[in-house]
Amino acid sequence: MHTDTIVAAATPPGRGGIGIVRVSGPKTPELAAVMLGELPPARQARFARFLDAQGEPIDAGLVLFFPAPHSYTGEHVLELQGHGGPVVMEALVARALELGARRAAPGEFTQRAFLNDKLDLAQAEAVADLIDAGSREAMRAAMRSLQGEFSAMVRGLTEAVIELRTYVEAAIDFPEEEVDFLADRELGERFRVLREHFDGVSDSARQGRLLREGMTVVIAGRPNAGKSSLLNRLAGYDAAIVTPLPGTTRDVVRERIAIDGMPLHVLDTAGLRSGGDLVEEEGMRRAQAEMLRADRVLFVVDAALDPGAAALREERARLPAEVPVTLVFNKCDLAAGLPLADTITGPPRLYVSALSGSGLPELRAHLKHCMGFQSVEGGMISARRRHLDALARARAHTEEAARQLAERRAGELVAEELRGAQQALAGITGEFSSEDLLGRIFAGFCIGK
Ligand SMILES: Nc1nc2c(ncn2[C@@H]2O[C@H](COP(=O)(O)OP(=O)(O)O)[C@@H](O)[C@H]2O)c(=O)[nH]1
Ligand SMILES: [Mg+2]
Repeated sequence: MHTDTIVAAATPPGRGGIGIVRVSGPKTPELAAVMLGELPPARQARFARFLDAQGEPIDAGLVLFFPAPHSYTGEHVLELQGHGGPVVMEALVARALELGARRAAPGEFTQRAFLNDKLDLAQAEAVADLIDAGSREAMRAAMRSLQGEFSAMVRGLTEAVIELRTYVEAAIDFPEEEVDFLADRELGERFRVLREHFDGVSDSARQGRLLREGMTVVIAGRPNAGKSSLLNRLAGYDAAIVTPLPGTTRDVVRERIAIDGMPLHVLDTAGLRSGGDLVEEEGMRRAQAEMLRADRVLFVVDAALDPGAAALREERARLPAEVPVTLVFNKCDLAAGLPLADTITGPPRLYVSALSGSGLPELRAHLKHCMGFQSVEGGMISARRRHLDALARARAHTEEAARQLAERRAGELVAEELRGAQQALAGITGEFSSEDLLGRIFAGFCIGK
C-alpha cells in the first residue's frame, strides 16, 4: 500500500460542463470530512459544498466516496464533480494539497490500480489505448484488452510453456530414464503445438499493434510508374513532387495519413532502375532499406507499359519473403483493357489511376483490410511493440529449447530455456516488471488517469 495521497483533475484542462477532481490514498476520508463537512456515505452520490480553509464554498456539486479496496485504484478514492472551469479545478486541487495530498504524476491512479492488482500491466496499457483510440476498431480492440482478453491469451500460452517445462523436469528427475524420455516422439509433437500457439498469439498481437501504432506502407516501383502521384492521392494533397521526368523523387518522402481514423505511415521512394546518377543511387538504396522495414510494400507498375508486372518479378528476389506485397497497376486510364498479371497465386493486385482517382476507394479498403479491419475470429485486441518484443523473446527461448532437445537431448538446458520463455511472457502482464519499465509505461498516460 502507498502511504501518500494523490490528487489531480481527471477531466481535461479547459472549460466544460463538469470537472472532476480525483483523490486517492489513505488520507482521503480525513480530507473528505474536512473539505465537505462530513464523510459522504460509501458509493452514493451526494450533493455537497466543497469548502476552503475558511469554511467558505469554493464550488458545490456531487461527491462520490469509494472506500478501499473497492475503487479504481484499490485505495480510498474521492471524486468531486464540480463546475468545469480551470480556476475552479485548480482551487479544488490546491485545497486537497493543503490537506496533505500531493499532485499525481501522469497515469499514477492507474499505476496504483496495477500495483494493487486491480488490473495487470497489459490491461493498464489498454486503458491508455482506449483513451488514445483513433478509430472505432482501435477503441473496441482496446476495450477487449482492457477486459483481459489479451492477458488471457498470454496466460494460456504461459500455461502451455509451464506444462512442457514440467514434463521435461519430470524427465530430469529420473536420470536413468531421461534419455529415452527426451527422445520421446511426443515431446517433439508438444513443441510443434506450442509453436503454433505462439504463432496465433503473435498474429493477434501484431494486428493489435498495427491498429494502435499504424502500418508502415512503402510505395515502390520503377521510375515514372506514378508512385508520387499515388502518395498524393492517398494523402489528399501534394506531398511529393510529380513530373513526367523519370527520377524525380530521390529522397524518401514520409507522410502520416489516416484512413477512417486508422493511422498509416506512407513512404514514397525513388524509382528502382539501373543507371541513375549518384544521388538517385543513394535514393534507391534508401528505398530498398525502407522496404525491408515495411509492414507492406505497394509495388506500383505502369499498367500500359508493363501489363505483366515484369518489374515486380525482377525486384521480388531482393525483397525479404516476409514483407507482404500488394501489386498496384497504375495508369489504368491509359491501359486498353485490364492488364492480366501472369498468375493467380501472386500477391493481391489492384487497378487504379492516380490521375483520375479510380480504384482509390478499393486501395483504401485494401489497406484497412491489411491492418485487420476485417472480422478477425474472436475480435481484435490492442497490443504494443513491447508485447511483440516479449513474445519474440519467449519464442526464441522456446526455439532454443527445441534445439537443445533435438541436438543434445539436454534436459536441464531445455528446462532452463523454457523457464526463460515463461519469464519473458510474465513481463507482458507485469508479473516481473522493473520500476524503470513501469515509469516508462505510465509516463505516456494523461494526468488524472
Ligand atoms: N495517365 C496517367 N498518368 C499518370 C498517372 N499517374 C501518374 N501519371 C503521370 O506519370 C508521370 C510520373 O508520375 P510520378 O508520380 O512522378 O511517378 P513516380 O516517378 O513513380 O513517382 C507524371 O507525369 C504523372 O502525371 C495515371 O494514373 N494516369
Ligand atoms: Mg516519384
